[in-house]
Amino acid sequence: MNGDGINRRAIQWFPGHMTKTLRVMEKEIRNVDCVLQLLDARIPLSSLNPEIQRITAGKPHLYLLNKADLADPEITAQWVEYFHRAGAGCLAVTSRQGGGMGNVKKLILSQLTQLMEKRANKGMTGAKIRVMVVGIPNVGKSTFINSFAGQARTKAEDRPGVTRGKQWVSVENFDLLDMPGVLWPKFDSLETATNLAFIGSIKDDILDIEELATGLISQVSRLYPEQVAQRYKLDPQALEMPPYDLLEEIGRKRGMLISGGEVNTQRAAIMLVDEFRGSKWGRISLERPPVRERVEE
Ligand SMILES: Nc1nc2c(ncn2[C@@H]2O[C@H](COP(=O)(O)OP(=O)(O)OP(=O)(O)O)[C@@H](O)[C@H]2O)c(=O)[nH]1
Ligand SMILES: [Mg+2]
Repeated sequence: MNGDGINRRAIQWFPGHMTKTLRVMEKEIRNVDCVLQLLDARIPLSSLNPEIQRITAGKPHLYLLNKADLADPEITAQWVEYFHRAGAGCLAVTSRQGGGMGNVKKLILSQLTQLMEKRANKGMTGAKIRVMVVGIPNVGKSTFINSFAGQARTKAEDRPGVTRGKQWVSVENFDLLDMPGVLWPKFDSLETATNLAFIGSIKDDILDIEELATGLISQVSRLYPEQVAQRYKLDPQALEMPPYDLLEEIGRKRGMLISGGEVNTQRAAIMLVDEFRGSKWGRISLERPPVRERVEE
Protein backbone atom coordinates (compact mmCIF):
# COMPACT_ATOMS: atom_id res chain seq x y z
CA MET A 1 0.00 0.00 0.00
CA ASN A 2 1.64 3.17 -1.03
CA GLY A 3 -0.63 5.80 0.43
CA ASP A 4 0.40 4.68 3.88
CA GLY A 5 3.67 3.78 2.26
CA ILE A 6 6.36 2.74 4.60
CA ASN A 7 8.83 0.48 3.01
CA ARG A 8 9.33 -2.82 4.82
CA ARG A 9 12.98 -3.20 3.86
CA ALA A 10 13.87 0.30 5.03
CA ILE A 11 12.12 -0.04 8.35
CA GLN A 12 13.83 -3.21 9.55
CA TRP A 13 16.46 -2.10 12.06
CA PHE A 14 18.62 -4.76 13.64
CA PRO A 15 22.20 -3.53 14.01
CA GLY A 16 25.05 -5.62 15.39
CA HIS A 17 24.79 -4.24 18.90
CA MET A 18 21.29 -5.75 19.18
CA THR A 19 22.62 -9.21 18.30
CA LYS A 20 25.15 -8.66 21.06
CA THR A 21 22.45 -7.62 23.52
CA LEU A 22 20.49 -10.81 22.82
CA ARG A 23 23.65 -12.82 23.55
CA VAL A 24 24.22 -10.97 26.82
CA MET A 25 20.60 -11.63 27.70
CA GLU A 26 21.02 -15.35 26.95
CA LYS A 27 23.95 -15.43 29.35
CA GLU A 28 22.48 -13.28 32.11
CA ILE A 29 19.09 -14.97 32.18
CA ARG A 30 20.63 -17.73 34.30
CA ASN A 31 21.57 -15.18 36.95
CA VAL A 32 18.15 -13.59 37.49
CA ASP A 33 15.02 -14.58 39.36
CA CYS A 34 12.50 -12.87 37.16
CA VAL A 35 12.03 -10.82 34.02
CA LEU A 36 10.21 -7.51 33.69
CA GLN A 37 9.37 -6.81 30.08
CA LEU A 38 8.37 -3.21 29.44
CA LEU A 39 5.84 -2.78 26.67
CA ASP A 40 4.61 0.50 25.25
CA ALA A 41 1.02 0.97 26.43
CA ARG A 42 0.11 2.42 23.01
CA ILE A 43 1.19 -0.75 21.18
CA PRO A 44 1.43 -3.63 23.67
CA LEU A 45 1.60 -6.44 21.13
CA SER A 46 3.76 -4.72 18.53
CA SER A 47 6.25 -3.88 21.29
CA LEU A 48 6.35 -7.43 22.65
CA ASN A 49 9.66 -8.84 21.49
CA PRO A 50 9.49 -12.52 20.40
CA GLU A 51 13.26 -12.91 20.84
CA ILE A 52 12.95 -11.79 24.47
CA GLN A 53 10.08 -14.27 24.93
CA ARG A 54 12.26 -17.06 23.57
CA ILE A 55 15.32 -16.23 25.65
CA THR A 56 13.45 -15.66 28.91
CA ALA A 57 11.01 -18.58 28.70
CA GLY A 58 11.13 -20.57 31.90
CA LYS A 59 11.65 -17.58 34.21
CA PRO A 60 8.77 -15.76 35.94
CA HIS A 61 7.83 -12.99 33.53
CA LEU A 62 5.91 -9.78 34.20
CA TYR A 63 4.69 -7.17 31.77
CA LEU A 64 4.59 -3.45 32.44
CA LEU A 65 2.57 -1.31 30.05
CA ASN A 66 4.72 1.79 30.29
CA LYS A 67 3.94 5.34 29.11
CA ALA A 68 0.34 4.75 30.17
CA ASP A 69 0.02 8.55 30.36
CA LEU A 70 0.23 8.68 26.56
CA ALA A 71 -2.28 5.89 25.86
CA ASP A 72 -6.07 5.84 25.88
CA PRO A 73 -6.89 4.77 29.47
CA GLU A 74 -9.90 2.70 28.45
CA ILE A 75 -7.89 0.68 25.96
CA THR A 76 -5.04 0.26 28.44
CA ALA A 77 -7.47 -1.23 30.96
CA GLN A 78 -8.58 -3.69 28.27
CA TRP A 79 -4.97 -4.64 27.61
CA VAL A 80 -4.27 -5.28 31.28
CA GLU A 81 -7.29 -7.56 31.35
CA TYR A 82 -6.10 -9.25 28.17
CA PHE A 83 -2.76 -10.14 29.81
CA HIS A 84 -4.46 -11.26 33.02
CA ARG A 85 -6.79 -13.55 31.06
CA ALA A 86 -3.70 -15.08 29.47
CA GLY A 87 -2.46 -15.78 33.01
CA ALA A 88 0.32 -13.17 32.91
CA GLY A 89 1.18 -10.61 35.57
CA CYS A 90 0.69 -7.16 34.13
CA LEU A 91 0.44 -3.55 35.31
CA ALA A 92 0.05 -0.22 33.56
CA VAL A 93 2.65 2.32 34.72
CA THR A 94 3.94 5.79 33.97
CA SER A 95 7.59 5.53 34.86
CA ARG A 96 8.30 9.15 34.09
CA GLN A 97 5.94 10.27 36.83
CA GLY A 98 7.26 7.62 39.18
CA GLY A 99 3.92 6.52 40.62
CA GLY A 100 2.86 2.93 41.08
CA MET A 101 6.31 1.57 41.92
CA GLY A 102 5.01 0.08 45.17
CA ASN A 103 2.57 -1.98 43.12
CA VAL A 104 5.37 -3.18 40.89
CA LYS A 105 7.32 -4.36 43.94
CA LYS A 106 4.25 -6.19 45.23
CA LEU A 107 3.68 -7.79 41.84
CA ILE A 108 7.26 -9.03 41.66
CA LEU A 109 7.05 -10.49 45.17
CA SER A 110 3.72 -12.16 44.42
CA GLN A 111 5.31 -13.92 41.44
CA LEU A 112 8.20 -15.17 43.51
CA THR A 113 6.48 -16.66 46.56
CA GLN A 114 7.94 -20.12 45.87
CA LEU A 115 11.43 -18.77 45.56
CA MET A 116 11.05 -16.70 48.73
CA GLU A 117 9.84 -19.73 50.66
CA LYS A 118 12.73 -21.81 49.41
CA ARG A 119 15.17 -19.11 50.45
CA ALA A 120 13.55 -18.73 53.85
CA ASN A 121 13.85 -22.49 54.43
CA LYS A 122 17.54 -22.29 53.65
CA GLY A 123 17.99 -19.27 55.88
CA MET A 124 18.82 -17.10 52.86
CA THR A 125 16.33 -14.33 53.57
CA GLY A 126 18.91 -11.62 52.92
CA ALA A 127 19.49 -12.67 49.30
CA LYS A 128 18.52 -10.00 46.80
CA ILE A 129 15.83 -10.51 44.20
CA ARG A 130 17.43 -10.18 40.78
CA VAL A 131 15.23 -8.71 38.09
CA MET A 132 16.14 -8.32 34.43
CA VAL A 133 14.49 -5.27 32.85
CA VAL A 134 14.06 -5.72 29.12
CA GLY A 135 12.16 -4.31 26.17
CA ILE A 136 12.36 -2.50 22.87
CA PRO A 137 14.51 0.61 22.44
CA ASN A 138 13.18 3.83 24.03
CA VAL A 139 10.31 2.11 25.87
CA GLY A 140 11.47 3.59 29.18
CA LYS A 141 13.53 0.82 30.85
CA SER A 142 16.13 3.16 32.34
CA THR A 143 13.48 5.67 33.40
CA PHE A 144 11.58 2.84 35.08
CA ILE A 145 14.69 1.78 37.00
CA ASN A 146 15.32 5.36 38.10
CA SER A 147 11.74 5.65 39.36
CA PHE A 148 11.97 2.32 41.10
CA ALA A 149 15.16 3.50 42.78
CA GLY A 150 13.71 6.91 43.57
CA GLN A 151 16.73 8.62 42.02
CA ALA A 152 18.55 8.87 38.69
CA ARG A 153 20.85 5.88 38.55
CA THR A 154 20.90 5.23 34.81
CA LYS A 155 21.01 7.43 31.73
CA ALA A 156 17.63 7.97 30.06
CA GLU A 157 16.98 10.08 26.97
CA ASP A 158 14.31 10.43 24.34
CA ARG A 159 15.90 8.45 21.52
CA PRO A 160 16.41 4.73 20.93
CA GLY A 161 19.79 3.22 21.74
CA VAL A 162 20.74 5.21 24.86
CA THR A 163 21.72 2.30 27.11
CA ARG A 164 24.75 0.67 25.49
CA GLY A 165 25.68 -2.09 27.91
CA LYS A 166 24.15 -3.97 30.83
CA GLN A 167 24.10 -2.17 34.19
CA TRP A 168 23.14 -3.51 37.63
CA VAL A 169 21.28 -1.15 39.97
CA SER A 170 20.72 -2.08 43.58
CA VAL A 171 17.52 -0.88 45.25
CA GLU A 172 16.58 -2.11 48.74
CA ASN A 173 16.26 -5.88 48.43
CA PHE A 174 16.22 -5.82 44.63
CA ASP A 175 19.03 -5.93 42.10
CA LEU A 176 17.76 -4.62 38.79
CA LEU A 177 19.58 -5.29 35.53
CA ASP A 178 19.13 -2.52 32.95
CA MET A 179 19.63 -3.78 29.42
CA PRO A 180 20.00 -1.99 26.10
CA GLY A 181 16.78 -1.93 24.09
CA VAL A 182 16.46 -4.63 21.50
CA LEU A 183 14.25 -5.37 18.50
CA TRP A 184 14.22 -8.59 16.50
CA PRO A 185 15.63 -9.53 13.10
CA LYS A 186 12.40 -9.88 11.15
CA PHE A 187 9.14 -8.13 11.95
CA ASP A 188 6.13 -10.35 11.43
CA SER A 189 4.10 -7.64 9.73
CA LEU A 190 4.44 -4.19 8.28
CA GLU A 191 1.91 -3.03 10.87
CA THR A 192 4.21 -4.07 13.71
CA ALA A 193 7.11 -2.28 12.05
CA THR A 194 5.19 0.94 11.45
CA ASN A 195 3.79 0.95 15.00
CA LEU A 196 7.35 0.68 16.35
CA ALA A 197 8.43 3.52 14.08
CA PHE A 198 5.52 5.78 15.09
CA ILE A 199 6.39 5.65 18.78
CA GLY A 200 10.10 6.23 18.15
CA SER A 201 11.58 2.82 18.82
CA ILE A 202 13.28 2.67 15.43
CA LYS A 203 16.01 5.19 14.63
CA ASP A 204 14.34 8.02 12.72
CA ASP A 205 17.45 8.52 10.52
CA ILE A 206 16.70 5.31 8.65
CA LEU A 207 13.08 6.26 8.00
CA ASP A 208 11.49 8.55 5.45
CA ILE A 209 9.88 11.16 7.64
CA GLU A 210 7.11 11.98 5.15
CA GLU A 211 6.16 8.31 4.85
CA LEU A 212 6.21 8.04 8.62
CA ALA A 213 3.98 11.09 9.06
CA THR A 214 1.47 10.12 6.39
CA GLY A 215 1.26 6.58 7.77
CA LEU A 216 0.72 7.94 11.25
CA ILE A 217 -1.87 10.53 10.34
CA SER A 218 -3.93 8.05 8.34
CA GLN A 219 -3.87 5.45 11.11
CA VAL A 220 -4.78 7.90 13.85
CA SER A 221 -7.44 9.54 11.67
CA ARG A 222 -9.18 6.17 11.50
CA LEU A 223 -8.97 5.55 15.25
CA TYR A 224 -9.38 9.05 16.73
CA PRO A 225 -10.79 11.30 13.98
CA GLU A 226 -12.05 14.00 16.35
CA GLN A 227 -8.71 14.43 18.05
CA VAL A 228 -6.84 14.89 14.78
CA ALA A 229 -9.50 17.21 13.33
CA GLN A 230 -9.49 19.30 16.46
CA ARG A 231 -5.73 19.60 16.75
CA TYR A 232 -5.31 20.80 13.15
CA LYS A 233 -8.65 22.62 12.85
CA LEU A 234 -9.79 20.43 9.98
CA ASP A 235 -13.26 19.57 8.71
CA PRO A 236 -14.02 15.94 9.51
CA GLN A 237 -14.25 15.26 5.73
CA ALA A 238 -10.71 16.49 5.25
CA LEU A 239 -9.52 13.37 7.04
CA GLU A 240 -10.70 11.32 4.10
CA MET A 241 -8.21 12.96 1.75
CA PRO A 242 -5.27 10.88 0.53
CA PRO A 243 -2.68 11.04 3.35
CA TYR A 244 -0.16 13.08 1.40
CA ASP A 245 -2.80 15.71 0.57
CA LEU A 246 -3.72 15.80 4.23
CA LEU A 247 -0.08 16.36 5.15
CA GLU A 248 0.01 19.29 2.71
CA GLU A 249 -3.24 20.68 4.05
CA ILE A 250 -1.97 20.61 7.63
CA GLY A 251 1.34 22.18 6.58
CA ARG A 252 -0.53 24.94 4.75
CA LYS A 253 -2.68 25.65 7.78
CA ARG A 254 0.44 25.96 9.89
CA GLY A 255 1.96 28.36 7.33
CA MET A 256 4.82 25.98 6.49
CA LEU A 257 5.41 27.32 3.00
CA ILE A 258 8.40 27.55 0.75
CA SER A 259 8.86 30.01 -2.14
CA GLY A 260 6.11 29.78 -4.74
CA GLY A 261 3.51 29.00 -2.10
CA GLU A 262 4.32 25.29 -1.98
CA VAL A 263 4.06 23.48 1.32
CA ASN A 264 7.23 22.40 3.05
CA THR A 265 6.01 18.83 3.56
CA GLN A 266 9.24 17.74 5.20
CA ARG A 267 8.79 20.33 7.94
CA ALA A 268 5.11 19.49 8.29
CA ALA A 269 5.98 15.80 8.62
CA ILE A 270 8.55 16.44 11.36
CA MET A 271 6.01 18.60 13.20
CA LEU A 272 3.31 15.91 12.99
CA VAL A 273 5.52 13.13 14.28
CA ASP A 274 6.87 15.34 17.10
CA GLU A 275 3.41 16.45 18.13
CA PHE A 276 2.10 12.89 18.18
CA ARG A 277 5.04 11.72 20.30
CA GLY A 278 4.64 14.72 22.56
CA SER A 279 0.98 13.69 23.10
CA LYS A 280 -0.34 16.91 21.55
CA TRP A 281 -3.03 14.84 19.85
CA GLY A 282 -4.28 13.60 23.21
CA ARG A 283 -4.01 10.12 24.64
CA ILE A 284 -3.89 7.64 21.80
CA SER A 285 -3.68 3.86 21.64
CA LEU A 286 -2.55 2.61 18.26
CA GLU A 287 -3.40 -1.00 18.95
CA ARG A 288 -6.41 -2.69 20.53
CA PRO A 289 -6.66 -6.12 22.08
CA PRO A 290 -7.86 -8.87 19.74
CA VAL A 291 -11.59 -9.44 20.05
CA ARG A 292 -12.27 -12.10 22.63
CA GLU A 293 -13.19 -15.41 21.09
CA ARG A 294 -16.38 -17.04 22.24
CA VAL A 295 -15.70 -20.05 24.36
CA GLU A 296 -17.50 -23.10 22.99
CA GLU A 297 -19.79 -24.62 25.59
N1 LIG B 1 5.41 10.15 28.64
C1 LIG B 1 6.23 9.25 29.17
N2 LIG B 1 7.50 9.20 28.79
C2 LIG B 1 8.30 8.28 29.35
C3 LIG B 1 7.82 7.36 30.32
N3 LIG B 1 8.86 6.55 30.67
C4 LIG B 1 9.92 6.97 29.97
N4 LIG B 1 9.60 8.00 29.18
C5 LIG B 1 10.48 8.74 28.26
O1 LIG B 1 10.90 7.86 27.22
C6 LIG B 1 12.22 8.22 26.78
C7 LIG B 1 13.10 7.00 26.76
O2 LIG B 1 13.36 6.61 28.09
P1 LIG B 1 14.57 5.64 28.48
O3 LIG B 1 14.37 5.30 29.91
O4 LIG B 1 15.88 6.20 28.05
O5 LIG B 1 14.23 4.38 27.57
P2 LIG B 1 15.05 3.01 27.44
O6 LIG B 1 14.05 1.93 27.27
O7 LIG B 1 16.02 2.87 28.58
O8 LIG B 1 15.82 3.26 26.08
P3 LIG B 1 17.14 2.54 25.47
O9 LIG B 1 18.16 2.49 26.57
O10 LIG B 1 17.52 3.46 24.37
O11 LIG B 1 16.70 1.22 24.99
C8 LIG B 1 12.68 9.34 27.73
O12 LIG B 1 12.48 10.58 27.09
C9 LIG B 1 11.77 9.18 28.92
O13 LIG B 1 11.56 10.40 29.63
C10 LIG B 1 6.45 7.43 30.70
O14 LIG B 1 5.95 6.67 31.52
N5 LIG B 1 5.71 8.39 30.08
MG1 LIG C 1 18.01 2.69 28.59
